[in-house]
Amino acid sequence: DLRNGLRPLGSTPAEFEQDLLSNLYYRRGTTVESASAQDAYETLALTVRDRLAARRARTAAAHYESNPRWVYYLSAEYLLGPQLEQNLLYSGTTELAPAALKSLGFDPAEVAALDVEPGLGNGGLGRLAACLLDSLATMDIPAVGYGIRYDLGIFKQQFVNGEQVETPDDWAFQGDPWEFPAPDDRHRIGFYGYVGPDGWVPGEVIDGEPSVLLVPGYGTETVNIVRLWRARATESSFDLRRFSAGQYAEAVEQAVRAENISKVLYPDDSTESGRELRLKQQYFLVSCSLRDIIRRFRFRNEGWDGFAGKTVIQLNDTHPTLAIPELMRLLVDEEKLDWDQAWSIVRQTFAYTCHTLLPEALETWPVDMLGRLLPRHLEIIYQINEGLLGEVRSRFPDDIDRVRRMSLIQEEPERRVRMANLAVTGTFAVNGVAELHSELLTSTTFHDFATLWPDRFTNVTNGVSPRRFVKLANPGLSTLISSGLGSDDWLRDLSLLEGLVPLAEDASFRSQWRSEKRRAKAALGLGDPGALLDVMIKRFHEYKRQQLKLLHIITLYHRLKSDPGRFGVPRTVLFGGKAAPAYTAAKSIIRLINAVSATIAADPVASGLLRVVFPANYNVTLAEKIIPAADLSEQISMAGKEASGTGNMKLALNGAVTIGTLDGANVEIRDRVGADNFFLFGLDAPDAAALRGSSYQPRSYYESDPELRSAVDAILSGAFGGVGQEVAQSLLDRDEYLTLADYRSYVDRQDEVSAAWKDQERWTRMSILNAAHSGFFSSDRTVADYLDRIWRAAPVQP
Ligand code: DL6
Repeated sequence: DLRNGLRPLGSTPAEFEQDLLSNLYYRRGTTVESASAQDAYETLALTVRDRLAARRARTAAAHYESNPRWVYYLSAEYLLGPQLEQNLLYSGTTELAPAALKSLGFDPAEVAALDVEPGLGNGGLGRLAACLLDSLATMDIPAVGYGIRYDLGIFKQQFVNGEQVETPDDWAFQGDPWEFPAPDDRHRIGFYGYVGPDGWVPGEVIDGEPSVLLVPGYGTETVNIVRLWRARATESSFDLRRFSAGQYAEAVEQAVRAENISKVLYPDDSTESGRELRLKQQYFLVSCSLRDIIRRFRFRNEGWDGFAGKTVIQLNDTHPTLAIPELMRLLVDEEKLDWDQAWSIVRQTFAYTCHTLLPEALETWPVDMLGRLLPRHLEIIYQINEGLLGEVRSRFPDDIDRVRRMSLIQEEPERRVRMANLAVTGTFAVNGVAELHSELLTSTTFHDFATLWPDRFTNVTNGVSPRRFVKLANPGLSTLISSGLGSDDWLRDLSLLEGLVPLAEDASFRSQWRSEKRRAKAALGLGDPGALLDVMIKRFHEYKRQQLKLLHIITLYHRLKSDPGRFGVPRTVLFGGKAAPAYTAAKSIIRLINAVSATIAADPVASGLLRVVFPANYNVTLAEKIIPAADLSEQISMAGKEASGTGNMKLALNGAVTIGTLDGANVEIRDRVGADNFFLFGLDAPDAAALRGSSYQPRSYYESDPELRSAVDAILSGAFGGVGQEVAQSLLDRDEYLTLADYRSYVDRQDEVSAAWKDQERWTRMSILNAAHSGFFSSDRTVADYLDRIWRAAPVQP
């Protein structure tokens, strides 16, 4: 029993300091006198990690004893955010640590600044995965996250002459003190080759080596884990003969090829890159993870009958969908189960979350490529398809079109495997991530499948961790909330925020609430705390419509110059976000924003009234600074395109008021905070779809609206540093996401925002009510819904 025999780690300042010192000597191999700040940081991390590791050991023992049903989360991305502050909080050492550092002569702020966030994700999907892990641990659910330990995370964004330039994110260059490498849990993975009489004979093999990161729960003993796989050459891959012949590059060629698999996170979250390496990554992730899941199952169980009862595997989007044919292969080829028994296990084990409504984001892979890389898997996919199409034909005789649409194989213009169809076919539950999204999935994207298997589809609205996005990001507001509610129980039950409702009527509470906003703005370094901070932070994509925000900014600027009475209130508009490196249109928008920002900054007419700021390299660390300061949250996607959004939830929880369309989770936010505390504008999803389906004429909006025309004309004329004309041109010619159609409604609503801001008491009430009514958007509630609707796993307390 691991619970016996562990020396408890100290919890007094003196004991913590002793542990720090002993780690500095014995694990870092240095002394106080000669230690660098990096030594101090790594030692602190080890000292904190030890405390979590002790809890981890107790958690593992409790799991072993109870042999529970496990939730396994498979995700190609995790945006975990900075680890130090989180682990200090969760280990109860937030005060102890800086005191001990100081007493040993280190500067705590300098040490903390060395914490590097592992940017192993692109955006919403990866950050959601991290929030769900946090909540699973907090709710004592036996769970493991599986992912890839990319050497290089999401690229670092710089601006050079206003243009996005990407540089590599070598996040673990100094090593990562939070990780436990587990080289003895390696699995060997095959690629290529052929299918012989005895099954698949791979042409290339590599090893997957895991390392483990601890995922502590808040306010509980549980510490779960995330296992991240790293590709390693097998020991036999070094070519000594070539090396001896002086062919150094050739000698390591095979090793380099193997290790490239986990080299880099693909910086693209909406379109499939079509690159074989990405497909290799996906197979690498699922094959390593399934072997690990099976290994863990066998600790306490035998045979296969109980597998699906003890295991649920959630596929985070289609990236891990190859897990379906891979488990079939393991069961049929290696474990010698018959096909039907294997298929029944697979169908009871997997569930799939879809995170998109963009048709171009539904992954497909060329049949040729998949067949070359994974010949046996292609055979299995064909066999699954036979079963699927047999069922479709018998339910809908003579409906050839339906068969064609539902097939796992797209025939035209090129034969490709449709991963989303495979994911729906091989799982027992499919969910969207907000109510509207789930409805649109069953009525459009997956309509045929929802007709065939209506019970398979459900909704689980996203949520965010209140620990990270309120407590850690906004300590001042958290203290105020706790004092208003009389306890900090809200951190584990966010519905308690409703208790703030009466405080919205309390003038002194409102004044403290405003002070916290001002403080957060000052911490961001934004000069005028009286200006409305208008925030748009998210990936750059035309459907999200940063270009609409830009047209509004130009309109405000024009009013300043020619019609100041209509300008409104002092505003700072803050953008944050990255564009996929190959997404030219999004990069043009970034460049234009920077140009507009520079033009306005150089014009004295705007001084103190209008500012546009765009800090480079938006990431979780920066989000935690911006979100507490925001007054207005921009959620302005074309309705029917944003699956959910989670930034909208983080901002509302921190008291930002939303201006938004009826898209994604905005709908549910508005339902909860109330129409009076939400600035709604624009076409709804059915109207937007109808307008796009008809012959939409963006030019007609341009011609009939003088303010819109002058904003677009200014860009076309090169008024902003002579750049960005292509952005305006594409709005006039195509405007795929109805920016011009929604412009007038947006600008008018923004005028109401300005009017509301002038009445600071009214605004503060709205702000408090936004936070008070947003408790639903805790990822704890999301996990509770997954447990209830899909996972059916129970807590185990250490
Ligand atoms: O579900 C998390 C997040 C949603 O909140 C966003 O609306 C959605 O765009 C995002 N999707 C992705 C990548 N999509 N795909 N495929 O990040 O998921």
